[in-house]
Parts: sequence; structure tokens; C-alpha cells
Amino acid sequence: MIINEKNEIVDKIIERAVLVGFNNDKGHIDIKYSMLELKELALAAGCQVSDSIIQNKKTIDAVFYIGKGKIDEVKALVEMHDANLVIFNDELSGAQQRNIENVVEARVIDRTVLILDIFAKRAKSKVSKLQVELAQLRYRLPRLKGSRSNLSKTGAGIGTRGPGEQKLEIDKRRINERVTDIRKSLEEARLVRNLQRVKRSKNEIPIVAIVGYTNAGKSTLMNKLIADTNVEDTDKHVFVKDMLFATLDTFHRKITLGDNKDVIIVDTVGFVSKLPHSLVEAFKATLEEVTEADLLLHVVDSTNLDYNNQIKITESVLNELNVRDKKTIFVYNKSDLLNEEIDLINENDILISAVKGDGIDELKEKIKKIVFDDLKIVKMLLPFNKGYIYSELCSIANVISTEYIEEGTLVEVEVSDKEYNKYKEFIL
Ligand SMILES: Nc1nc2c(ncn2[C@@H]2O[C@H](COP(=O)(O)OP(=O)(O)OP(=O)(O)O)[C@@H](O)[C@H]2O)c(=O)[nH]1
Ligand SMILES: [Mg+2]
Repeated sequence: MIINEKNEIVDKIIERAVLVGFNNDKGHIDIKYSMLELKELALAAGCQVSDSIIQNKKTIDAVFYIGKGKIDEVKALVEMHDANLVIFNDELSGAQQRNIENVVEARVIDRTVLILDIFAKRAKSKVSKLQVELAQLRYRLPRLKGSRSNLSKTGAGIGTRGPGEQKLEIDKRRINERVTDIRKSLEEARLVRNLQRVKRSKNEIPIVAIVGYTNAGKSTLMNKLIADTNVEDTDKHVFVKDMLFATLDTFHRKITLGDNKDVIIVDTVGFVSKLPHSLVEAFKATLEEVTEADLLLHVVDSTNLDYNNQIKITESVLNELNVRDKKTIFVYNKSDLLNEEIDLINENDILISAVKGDGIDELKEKIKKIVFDDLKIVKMLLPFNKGYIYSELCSIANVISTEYIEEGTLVEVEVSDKEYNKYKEFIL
């Protein structure tokens, strides 16, 4: 037991982990980056990393995942470093986890548990807490048989903290009941959000969703876009930190791009390689805004040597969320840290520094061009008894010129297809 200076018990056991990777050299993933990322995840979950080991093998061993011989090597590493945790880079079955624990005599978890644990730690809002708990329960349900992790009474350590903490000892039936309850609460929250969305879509404000790999700089970009627009309350800024999964809750904010052209910007949770399926499922509801977005800003950390792979992973998660064929601007971020130029592939790709503000104006122009591409300039003649339409236009559209003539008000204005149809009778 550890006691801090305020005499509070911080019953955190120090976890020293050995990381285990599996490489079937099919070339899907670069095992080096994958293991580096696993280390980052382990650190983010608050444990120390003592060593790591990779098994190169064509096939997975049903009993020990990486084979008995390699497991003995893991055991030797655990003993050498006095480690108490072994983290696998891939998802293990309940049986494999127990078999391995019995040999290495340390707790064994996998990448999924690690990610779920970080999410549990970061979850702040009621909805994100419920989503993480749901994902944890769905992971644990088929693995309920007693393992070291599940029977651990200490209630501390990676994979044991968070909303699902004491739920391991209760039986499947009660877990299933809890799953149903959570689903119900999430559905209620979804309905409330739907209502808000309907209200918003009545105002016809386009939605621009910021998506991308974790730590790419999505929230920093969001803040930059908010700060640049005329917003007074700076405390409404989004939390930014150099850590994995700083953002769990979607957050939206209206910003103006000038000329009466407003959009709603949505900041979202970051993605990572091998993001647990249960987690993607659980976060589907809060990511609905991405599904409905008019435009995606796919933020890429251009300083990460593996960024092409990160783009692919982000795209595959978006696919899982049924987000397909959306207009997308690839926003290559952190240009201030780049030593050499990078190749931009598509016409709309852009290189920016969200921190320094480089390229932000150009990005806003691109957003404006894409989102409001159906705008056309028309001339309208509004009779004097229709003065309210003139005020309406002034508040929703870009009025270019106004002239008062004998028959009424002559307005030159930029309108969308919808507005065009709405005001058709006045268009000259
Ligand atoms: N040098 C530099 N650092 C940046 C830039 N943009 C973001 N960062 C840093 O990158 C780190 C991650 O930024 P966030 O904005 O929290 O990233 P995110 O994509 O929202 O991350 P998650 O919410 O965890 O998915 C922070 O330390 C930022 O200060 C940039 O343009 N240049
Ligand atoms: Mg963020």
C-alpha cells in the first residue's frame, strides 16, 4: 500500500510489464511500429515497460498463442525483470490467457484490455463512461472463467479499474442485465442528441467532423478554428494533451467562415491500430455526427513515420462506422516539426500547423469552397411589403449588394439550392 503526502491511500501497485508481439510476416502491419505503439499504450495506462519480445511465426498456437517455447522465454524475461504483467499485442482468448498465466506466473492481458483501460481512465462524461463499461463487459462476458486477472481481489492494476471494476465477481446473468441497462441509457442519450440534431438541421448548418488517429492534433485544430472565429468564451476550448486518447467525447461548436457562412465543427475520439471492436461498437452512437457530416477533416500527424498506415487504419475504422465516400480534406498537421517536404496527393490535401496557425486560413477557404459549393449569385427583387425576407437573407446568406428602386429592394445575394427554391418567386 502506498500513502501520499495527504495521507490518502493510493493503492496502486507498480506494474512492470513485458510486451509480447506476434509477427506472421504477412506485411499487414509493421511490427516495429506496432510494438512501439503498444509501449506508448502501456505507458499511457500508467505501467512501466521492462522488456519486449516478438515471435515470428506463420500460424497462431491455439494453446499458448505464440507457442510453448516462446512462452518459456517470456517467463524468463518476467523473472529477470521481476515483472508482474505481460501484455500481448493481439487479442487472446480466455483459455489462452489462463494457459499463459499458469506458465509465466504473472498477470496476462492483451492490447484490447489495455486500450479499454485507458478509455476507462479517460472517460469523463456519463455517456462515455457507459460506453466504455459496455465495451468492457462485452469483452469480459465470454471470458468469465476464473483467471488471475478476473479473480484478483486487489481491484487495482490495468484492466481491473474503471466502471466495470467489481462486476467480475457477479454472474453472467447480472452482467447481461447491466448490459441491457447501459444499452437503454445510451439509447435515451441518443434520442436526446437526435432531437438536438433535428433542431440544428432545421437551421441547415453544415457539419464538418474532425477525425483521425489519436494524438494527430484534432483537438488542437478544433481550438485553433474556434479561437480564430469570434467566440468570447475561451473556456469552451477542448482539452489538448500529448497523450493517447485525450478526447473521448465528441464536442461541437459553431464557427463562422465569414460571409455569413457558418459550419458546426465536431471534434471526435481518436483511433488506433487494432481498436477493439466492442469499443467501436460502443462508440458508434456518439460518432453518429461523423456519419452525418457534410465534410470530414482527416487530421494526419505528418511527423509520424508511419502516418500512411495510420491513415489506412483511420479509414478502416470509419468504414466500420459505415462512413463511406464522404468528402474529405486530408489535413497534414505539425508542419512546424517537419524537416522535409511531404507529398500531398489529392487536390484538397493541405499541410498545416495547428499550433502555429500556419495554413489555417487556407484550410478555412477550402472548407468554405467544398461545403458551400452549391452556392450561386442571384438578383432578387423584394417588394417593400416583404421587408422581413430581406432581414432573413441578411442573417443567413451573403448579401453582396442592396439597391432601393421604385418597385422594391433589389438584392444581389449568394444562395444555396434550397434557398434558391424557397425564394424562387423573387429571383429575377
Ligand atoms: N508541434 C506541434 N504539435 C502539435 C500540433 N498540433 C498538435 N500538436 C500536439 O500534439 C499533441 C496532441 O494534440 P491533440 O490536439 O490533443 O491531439 P488529438 O488528435 O486531439 O488526440 P486525441 O484526442 O488523443 O485523439 C499535443 O501535445 C499537441 O500540442 C502542431 O501543429 N505542431
Ligand atoms: Mg483530442
